[in-house]
Amino acid sequence: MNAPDVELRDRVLAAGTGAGLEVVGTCSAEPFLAARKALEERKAAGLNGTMQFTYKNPVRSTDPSATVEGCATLVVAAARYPSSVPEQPERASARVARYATDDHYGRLRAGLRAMADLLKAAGHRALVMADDNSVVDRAAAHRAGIGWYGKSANLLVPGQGSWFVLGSVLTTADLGESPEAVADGCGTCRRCLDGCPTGAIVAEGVVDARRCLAWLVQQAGEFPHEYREALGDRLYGCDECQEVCPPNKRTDLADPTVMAPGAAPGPWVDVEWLLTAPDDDLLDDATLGRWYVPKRDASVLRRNGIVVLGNLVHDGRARPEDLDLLVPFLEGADPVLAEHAEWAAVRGGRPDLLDPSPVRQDVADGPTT
Ligand code: B12
Ligand code: SF4
Ligand code: SF4
Repeated sequence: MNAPDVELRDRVLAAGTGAGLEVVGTCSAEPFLAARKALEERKAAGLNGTMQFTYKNPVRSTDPSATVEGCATLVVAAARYPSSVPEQPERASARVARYATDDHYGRLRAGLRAMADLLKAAGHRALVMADDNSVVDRAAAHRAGIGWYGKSANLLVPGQGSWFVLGSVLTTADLGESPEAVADGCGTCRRCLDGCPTGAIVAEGVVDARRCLAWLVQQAGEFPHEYREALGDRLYGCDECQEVCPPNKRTDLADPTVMAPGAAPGPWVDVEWLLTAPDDDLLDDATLGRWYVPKRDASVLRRNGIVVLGNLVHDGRARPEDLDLLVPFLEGADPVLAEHAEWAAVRGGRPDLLDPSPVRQDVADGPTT
């Protein structure tokens, strides 16, 4: 057996940091058996809801050599995304989770490609994978010594928190042993479990997708009634378990970056635009166009926006008149949007919007003579 090529490993990792990746590491490509067990148990318990992703084929998603034959090493990277967000604009606006505000995966993949290119030039196979169904990214990052598993299930980088997206290069190159695991940094804290608006963290490190807002906003059809108020102002993604997290709060305080309000792509989406723009404008938008939207159906985004609008008006963060935006949905052909619009009108204190107008009443009653 050949000795691990540590010189190549050092050059590859240097290429990653040179390409702007904040944290890089390597680990063996042995199957991730603990993650496989977790996927299978959670699937059996129904915790994945209708989610597929890594749950679709746990054996495959936890075995890198099923994706790259002869895979020996994973070169893993974490790309940090901005932790500061601007204040909500004056107009009614819906919140976007920080990971979804810009093309952070694009930056991650570019860095991973820089490392993969070196591996290929050295004669090895190398394939970039990030947020793909074939690799359990957190388990890889954990094994590569990039961070610890928080009780929120998020992977935290020591001293830097969890505002990171994760990915790997799967390669046939043998780059050496996995490092020591990073020690747990949660201790007795349990703020994420207590702070989750829907109680979706059902045990330490275990998320029930059926309650997790990050999944519910991506799911087609009816948004569950019991979680509509908890959705608050969130249009896409949910950061609550990360925002309450002390290690993240420390990085937030230390981060001088403030994304300019109104700059595109931005973390707030104007609700009036969301509810009135043509579907293609939403789906081709520089920010929204990158999101996972089932069947590329813009009505899923509008449905979330309708619930958000009801919550914003209820909380005094938008004007009751803003609920007039619901009228086309109340009168429209889409029964799912109509039902959500009814809910939002009542939630925002405008049940008058549900009353049929005199004109419509006349029509409904038919001729009086
Ligand atoms: C499915 C999925 C989701 C689902 C389910 C999340 C989940 N926790 O399972 C939904 C849609 C809800 C989701 C939400 C989010 N996701 Co997501 N998601 C994925 C995806 C596609 C697969 C994850 C997976 O396989 N989960 C299965 C379970 C078994 O894995 P796990 O949760 O990590 O479980 C481990 C822990 O429980 C640990 N464990 C076991 N026992 C114990 C005991 C203790 C005490 C502890 C602490 C841990 C622990 O071991 C398990 C197995 O390794 C990955 C991308 C990928 N290909 O990996 C992204 C990924 C995990 N998501 C990511 C992100 C950014 C998010 C959100 C923050 C997005 C947002 N802001 O809305 C939220 C966070 C929600 C949360 N608290 O987890 C990042 C994570 C980055 C990070 N630093 O951790 C990933 C890696 C995407 C990426 N490539 O960057 N996600
Ligand atoms: S993403 Fe939101 S809903 Fe999901 S576990 Fe975290 S706090 Fe709870
Ligand atoms: S909130 Fe506390 S328990 Fe949860 S991940 Fe952060 S440090 Fe760990």
